[in-house]
Amino acid sequence: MAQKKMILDLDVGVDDTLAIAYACGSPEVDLIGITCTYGNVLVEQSAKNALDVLHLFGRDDVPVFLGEPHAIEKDGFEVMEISAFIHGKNGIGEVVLEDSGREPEATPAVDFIIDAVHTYGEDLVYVPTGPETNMAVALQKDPTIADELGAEVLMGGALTVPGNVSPCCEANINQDPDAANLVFRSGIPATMVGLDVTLQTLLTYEDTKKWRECGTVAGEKLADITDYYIKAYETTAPYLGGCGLHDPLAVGVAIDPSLVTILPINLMVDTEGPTRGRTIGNPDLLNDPYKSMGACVEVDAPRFLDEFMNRITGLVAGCK
Ligand SMILES: [Ca+2]
Repeated sequence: MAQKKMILDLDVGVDDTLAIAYACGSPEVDLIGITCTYGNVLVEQSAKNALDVLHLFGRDDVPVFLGEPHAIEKDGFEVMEISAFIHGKNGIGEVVLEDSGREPEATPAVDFIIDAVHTYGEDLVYVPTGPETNMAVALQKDPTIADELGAEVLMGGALTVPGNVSPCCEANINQDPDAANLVFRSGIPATMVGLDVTLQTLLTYEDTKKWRECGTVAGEKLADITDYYIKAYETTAPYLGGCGLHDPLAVGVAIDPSLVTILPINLMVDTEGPTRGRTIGNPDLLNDPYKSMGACVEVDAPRFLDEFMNRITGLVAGCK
């Protein structure tokens, strides 16, 4: 089987951790690197978490890169209180993992992304599950990557449902609407895995119990991390009855787009006025027959949950 080269761009994060697990548990994926961003945590914490989570899964071979520390138009970043509540102050549910003993690579994330696009081109899929800042800065530095990248599959945005930080804004896009708008208008073939579909994918304590039952450190730690997140959802969204699998669904769609129904559309992000941060169709390109992007509007949730559980349970069962 020809493996897909994949870069995960993460603000690690509980569901980012599950995205790493999904990628590591998927034989279709050659994870060539994790580029880190700010969001759920500061970028440095995101990188430490990525390294330690990879170590938990026995994947010390995957390089980790530090990305941009804040939004393009800002000069700093502070973690929002709600992020610390949902993901824990350390981003991984206050769970302490064994230190990987590794450091992030010396190469900045943006340069790694540019090099990887030139090296792998069509064979590369880039999966960001935080703000779009790293790709936006990469595009500013080298616009030619827009034509060369195979695909981007991003977790973020909301098209047919309300936002989760305001009536029209989703959290990842809201961190840096200018960056997301730059990426969306760049012509990169991108699929938006937004709240439209991610809130239909729910995980419960019954599921995480299966990881615990594997009897491995990886199974127990991953269950502890995820249970913290499920508990937060009991407060923030009690009507759901579980936690949304936002970030791992983006990895799932990157591997198998048939999990979702994709609406071809030229998207943009509002950067001005009261709707700043909204993902919406670009009116200037409404009649353009070529659609550079797609928005996921339906998901086969039972099939995705099966894939998710099989891959991740298999992964943690095979770890220490
Ligand atoms: Ca994330």
